[in-house]
Amino acid sequence: VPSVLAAEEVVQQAEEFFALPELSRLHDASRLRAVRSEIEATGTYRHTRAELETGARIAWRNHARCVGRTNWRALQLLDFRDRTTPDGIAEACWEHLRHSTNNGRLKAVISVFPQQRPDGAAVRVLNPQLLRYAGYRRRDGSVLGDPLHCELTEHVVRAGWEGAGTAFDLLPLVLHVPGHGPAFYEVPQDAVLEVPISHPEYPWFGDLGLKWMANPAVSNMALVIGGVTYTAAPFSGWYLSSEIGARNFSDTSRYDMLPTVARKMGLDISHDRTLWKDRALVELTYAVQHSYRSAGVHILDHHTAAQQFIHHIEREEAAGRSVPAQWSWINPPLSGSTTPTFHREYDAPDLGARPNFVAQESPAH
Ligand code: NRG
Repeated sequence: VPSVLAAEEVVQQAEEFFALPELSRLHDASRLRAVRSEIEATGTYRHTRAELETGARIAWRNHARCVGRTNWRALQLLDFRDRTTPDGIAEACWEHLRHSTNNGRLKAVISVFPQQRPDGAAVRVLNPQLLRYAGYRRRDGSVLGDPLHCELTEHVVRAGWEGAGTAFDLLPLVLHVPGHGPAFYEVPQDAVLEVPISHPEYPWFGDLGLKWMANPAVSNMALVIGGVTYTAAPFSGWYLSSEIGARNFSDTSRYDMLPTVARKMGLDISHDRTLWKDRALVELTYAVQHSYRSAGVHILDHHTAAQQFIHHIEREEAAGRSVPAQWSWINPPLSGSTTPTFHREYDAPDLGARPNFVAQESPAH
């Protein structure tokens, strides 16, 4: 949880940031002097646009859990630091989705909202991702929709929201903005691209009624750069098919579709030794890969992603940088041993390397 820093710590982290080679290319020493006096006067400082964009790219490069870092130089910044009202911030989130989804040709984009103030006041997006499906807990304990979001769903329902009652109802955006009460916004249709899931060889697959969103915009992590914390900085690139097929649709704590798919495939699900789970997992992931591709929505398979990551490590090492990485996050949830990322170790995952993206506690509802 990023707590509020004392002024001396802000200065120290600012010095650390401005000492990075990427930053000294932008400035001379007078910038750091100006930053120091701004911190003395106000407890914090404001990044220039170039500092923010460069900091965000380095934060991505440093993030030990991301396998897609090969693209870090291409991260685009949408600078929304002047948006101080819930309406303005919600509108910016829709702009983020439209711009980064780009009709299926997804782009790596980060939208940055006002930084946390020295008194701790902060903008927060309560949704873990800008696009998330509701989970409705039924009386018998089963869940309609995405069980991961039962709590958020209950929260918005208590506030008066009513979903259509399907397994794929998009939750409203929930914003906490200093000086304003909690605010709720229905996602406008033109900000969302979804892909119906079918399988090239199993005609029955489409009848399962599965679909997923094109854009994986993560909205609950804080971006920390040089002693400044951006508590609302949603970012998005594109999906790996395994995130959807081998986790969201397959985990027993999510859509739990493996038994249904395996039965439809005619597999014997009465015993684990038939490997029905493994076989269904592959077909489900293949269906996602096929469906996104047919719909013209950019998605990556785990083999290509792993290759790109190895290439990224080589390039980074050639530039004299290490690549901190967390093995369990870098490797895919299926077929691990068929990818090159499986058969090696990594530099210690320094989750504290800065700049970086850090988890933050969900604010009290
Ligand atoms: N597993 C989550 C998404 C997490 C972020 N994944 C990305 N991010 N691909 C899910 O919704 O399945 N990205 O910025 O591209």
